Formats: sequence, structure tokens, C-alpha cells
Amino acid sequence: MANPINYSALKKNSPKIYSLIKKEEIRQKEGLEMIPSENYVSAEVLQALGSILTNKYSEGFPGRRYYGGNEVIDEIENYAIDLAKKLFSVPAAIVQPYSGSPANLIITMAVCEPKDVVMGLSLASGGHLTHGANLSFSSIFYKAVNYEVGKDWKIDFDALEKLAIKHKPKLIWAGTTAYPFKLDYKKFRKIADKVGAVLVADCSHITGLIIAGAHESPVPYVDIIMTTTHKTLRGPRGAMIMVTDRGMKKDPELKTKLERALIPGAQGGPHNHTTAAIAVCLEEALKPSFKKYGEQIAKNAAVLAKELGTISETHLVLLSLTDYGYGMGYQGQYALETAGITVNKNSIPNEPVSPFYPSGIRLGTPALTTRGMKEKEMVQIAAWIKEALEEIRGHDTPKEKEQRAEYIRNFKKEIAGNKKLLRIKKEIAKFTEKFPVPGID
Ligand code: DSN
Repeated sequence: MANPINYSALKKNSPKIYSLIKKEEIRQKEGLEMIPSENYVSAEVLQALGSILTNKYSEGFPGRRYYGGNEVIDEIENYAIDLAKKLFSVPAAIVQPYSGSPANLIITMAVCEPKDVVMGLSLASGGHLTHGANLSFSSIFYKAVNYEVGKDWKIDFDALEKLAIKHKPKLIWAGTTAYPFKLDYKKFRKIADKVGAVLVADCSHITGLIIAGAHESPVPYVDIIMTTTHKTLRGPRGAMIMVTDRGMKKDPELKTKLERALIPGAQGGPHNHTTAAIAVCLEEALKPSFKKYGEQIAKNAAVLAKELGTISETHLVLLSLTDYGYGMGYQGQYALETAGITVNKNSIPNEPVSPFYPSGIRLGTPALTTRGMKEKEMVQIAAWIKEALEEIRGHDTPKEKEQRAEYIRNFKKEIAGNKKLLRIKKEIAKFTEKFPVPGID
């Protein structure tokens, strides 16, 4: 397929950026993109993103703007809102958040007063920064209380309930970024009701699985839903906030409070090219083919996990590398990158080393599934991963903290020329030829 973006002007007048885009195209095409929060958008999403809609200021909401000339922008935003409401069966949607973290700030500002208690899964247990991590707004301006996973790596609901009763949170987050199991929204609801908290699902990672029916929808259980639009939903970088019927009933002012927290609270003008691209990705997500896509993401992750000796009920695999040595996440990420497989180092529950030199890696199937890869390909990919990871055995992170940075520098130098990894990279480049990337020639 022809490239959906015509780069001729860029090629002529900004050759530096043009050549870097081309370089990145090769990386995205010839490697295996396995970061679970990433995906490949369609040609249609790319074209909307590259449109002249970026030229317009539109602070406010459709029919209520601070600038003139927004007739068309109003139509675009209303269309995106309607599609979001239809896709999720919710009465209200806001499509302007710049991304997930600002969206979570907006929600927290709408629901809480400064210093109120917010509760979320800890970062170390697979939660998100904005759900109450140190140094995030959520713990600087609010009183953050974190719940954790248990020994089985699943959310410990008994402990969560005890913490909620003790701290009486105003807001409870039900959402994850590195959690390979399904979420039990009913249990979250019961606890939220017990303490009178607003329950918010941050389903950014799993929205595609929810749309496909592979995961239960949080809509009947939660008051607010936040999702980014660029992960399994396969749209542009952005986010949406939706209020459920339950949320509207609980607080009929909730949508207005969220809008006010967005502007003037936390953001300025919406990114209208992104809003249009969100509408395009929602159109795509409403098609039956998207349901198949979401189902396949989960099937692929289950096979990948099994081949790697673990379990996934989602789109991601959280792989402990403790069998390979001490603090092997960094080394695992780098060895795989050298072999053409992009993943990210990740803490494992009860991380024994540190978040910067963690003991695991996080891998996902959304982008591979977009390229048309299925179970058979996951078996092959798992074999490459296991072969590549053998190359890090014996390369343990030093126990002495001050030696770690230099150790990693030397490790990288050594591994960059590893013959086995470079052979795998070549095999992968050949293998990926059969799986086109939407939006790249
Ligand atoms: N950075 C995202 C992720 O990779 O999960 C979360 O915001």
C-alpha cells in the first residue's frame, strides 16, 4: 500500500526530520514491537492526524467556545463524542484530554479537594503513576494510599477493603499498567460503596479487550471511565473521560465538574486533529473486525505467556527474569532490542532490586496482532525471546548500587556485537516482511 502521508514537502525542506522519520519507519517495520501500550494506527488515523485541523484554537466545548470559527470543529467533536457514547454505552463523554495522565489529573480534580484520600494500585504492583505514586501530582496534592497485589500477583481485595475502611478514600482507581489478569469490577464496587468512594476505571490498557468482549466491561460498576486512545484502542495519542449512568445518578453535576477541571482547570485548547483521529479510531472500533482484533490480542498473549512459562489473561505478559540472575530487566530489554524485539524492563511484584534495575520485562501483543500475527507466530517469537534471554545469563546487576551504571554501560558494549542476537535480528527482519505495518510502505 502507498504511504498514506505524502512527505514530499518535508523531504525537500526539512531533510533532517524526513530522514529520521524514514529511519523510524524501518525500525517499526523490521522489528517486533512488543511494548504492550503501543500499537500501529491505520492510514486513516494518520491522515486525520496530519490534517489542517491542527491550525485551530477551540477552547471550550461544542457550542460553548471562547473563539470564533469553530462550526466545523464543533461537528467533529460532537461526532467523536457520539461515537464514544455509542461504543461504551455511556451517557456522557469528553474527548479532549491530551493523554492519560492529564485525564487522570482532571478526574482527580473533579472528584476530590486537595488533600483528599485517593487509592490506587501501587506502581510496584502494576498500577500507574497517577494513581498515587510518589512524586506524581496524585501524591503531592492528594493523600495517596496504595493497595498491592498478593503473592499470586493478583490484587489482594481483602487488604484493599481494610485499607479503604481505614482511610475512607474519596476516589478509588481500578486500573493497571502491568497486570496480566482480568479485573473484578464487582469487588471494587462493593468496597467503593462501603466507604462512599467514587470508583473510576482506568482501562487504558485493556479497552480493546473490553470492546471485543474478551474482558468484562466496567460500565455497569464504575462511575467514571478513563481510557487513553492509543493503546489497544489503536487510535492517536489522546484520552477520553466517560461518565456512566451510575455516575450521573450519583452526581448529576459530574460531567460539568469534569469539564471545568479540564478547562480552565488543567488544559487549554483541544488538539482538534487528534479529536478527528479519535473519531476515526472509534469508527474502526465499532466495526465487527475490531472485535476479532481484540479477541486475537488476548489469544496471542495467552500463547506467548504459556510458551514463556507464565500466564496472561490480558494483552500483556509480565515476565520475571529472576531465573536468569539478579536484576536482569535492563539486560533483558537491551538483549531483546539488539535482537530486534522491543519490550520494556519492568518491576515485578515485591521487586527485590529497584525500579531502575528491575527484575522483569513487560511484553505485549497489541501491535503484533495489528500486523496479522496469530498463535503460530507467537510460538516462534517466544522461541526467539528465550534464545535471546539465554545471552544475559551470568550478567547479574551488581549488588553495590554505585557500580550499576558503569556495569550496564559495559554490558551494552559487549552485547551490541553478540552474534546470536544479531542473527535473530536478521531472522526477524525477514519474518516481518510477511506482516505489513499499516501506514508504512
Ligand atoms: N506509559 C504507559 C504504559 O506504558 O503503560 C502508561 O501510561
